[in-house]
Amino acid sequence: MAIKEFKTYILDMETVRPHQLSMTTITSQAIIVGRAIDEDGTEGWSEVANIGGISYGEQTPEAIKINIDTYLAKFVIGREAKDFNLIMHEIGHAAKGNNYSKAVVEGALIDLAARQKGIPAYELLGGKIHNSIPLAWTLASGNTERDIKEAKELLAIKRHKIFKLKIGTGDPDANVEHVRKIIEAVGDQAKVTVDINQAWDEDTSVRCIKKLQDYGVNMVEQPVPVWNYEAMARLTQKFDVPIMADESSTYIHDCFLIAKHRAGNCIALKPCKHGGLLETKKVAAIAEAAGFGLYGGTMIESSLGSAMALSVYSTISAFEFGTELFGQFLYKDRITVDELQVKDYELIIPDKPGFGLEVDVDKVKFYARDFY
Ligand code: MUC
Ligand code: MG
Repeated sequence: MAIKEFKTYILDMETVRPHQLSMTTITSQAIIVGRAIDEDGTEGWSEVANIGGISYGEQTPEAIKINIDTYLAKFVIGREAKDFNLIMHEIGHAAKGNNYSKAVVEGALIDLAARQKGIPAYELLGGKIHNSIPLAWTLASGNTERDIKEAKELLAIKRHKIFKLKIGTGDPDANVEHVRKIIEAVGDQAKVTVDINQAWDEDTSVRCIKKLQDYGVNMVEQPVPVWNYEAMARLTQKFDVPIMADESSTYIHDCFLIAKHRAGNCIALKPCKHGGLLETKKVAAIAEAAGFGLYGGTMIESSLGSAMALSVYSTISAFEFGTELFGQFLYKDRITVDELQVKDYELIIPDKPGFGLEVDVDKVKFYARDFY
């Protein structure tokens, strides 16, 4: 059944508390939702997010939408969703960059193709290997005591026992002290990792990672700016604690060079960053060949985008650092009728058709800047 319409919405979703990263503090985040409708009225839905408008990724929410609507949607009209690999191949040749836009288009095609066949999307991506993946939570309230309280509550309800601390804002020594206090409070029950989101230079990284390693941090994510692959390589060489490439690992070509030069020794996957679920699998294969540990990353998508990412993560062999698809818990509301389930600290892979969650169209209408 051919696709007759492709729609793109921008939704503004409020968070339950401020979420502080080195480059911005999120209280409301724009998510971008794709909707492919076939001639029978069957729908495929997708979602990506981009943190802080223009402060994190290179595509703004507005650019993601306009580039889909103007340049990419025409590739899917009149086509069969099951041809998503061919369609994305064509789009890959016709459009440079714009990975977030590509991920939205591809996701809606895959969800639709799976729903047309009545199967989970992971069946179209090779089939699932995992039934669940350990789920990390990001402590980023901007206040050490509040983070400790939050971590203890989440441990008590068995939702998370991996905590990623967002640091890099303000004085680096104060950042390190914040991490020390959290490890002192919950380090015997949980793994603690840190994400600096490019905020430190190499000298600061050398000085601070030494202390973080001594305190027992389990992984250090993107300490230096994207462009500084050489510093990433020296830090990887210098420390035992794993150094994760996040912002610096976008295209398959970046990942190949990171692997070749050991500019990091683990990789955060994110479908929006790589340009879709198929590209995510390619990045994962390069990382696997390099012997890297993987992390099932998020750009803090809500339940729909998390289910989309989870569909491909379920097909990838191993996640040494688990996944951080916690987005549905950070938003005050959701745009799906149901949500992803967590049991004993693990996110369960849904087995229903498509990405496994039903979209609540009235909620999309309510939160969309423009619904049509
Ligand atoms: C990032 O850089 O990893 C993921 C979790 C979170 O809190 O922020 C994102 C982005
Ligand atoms: Mg990161």
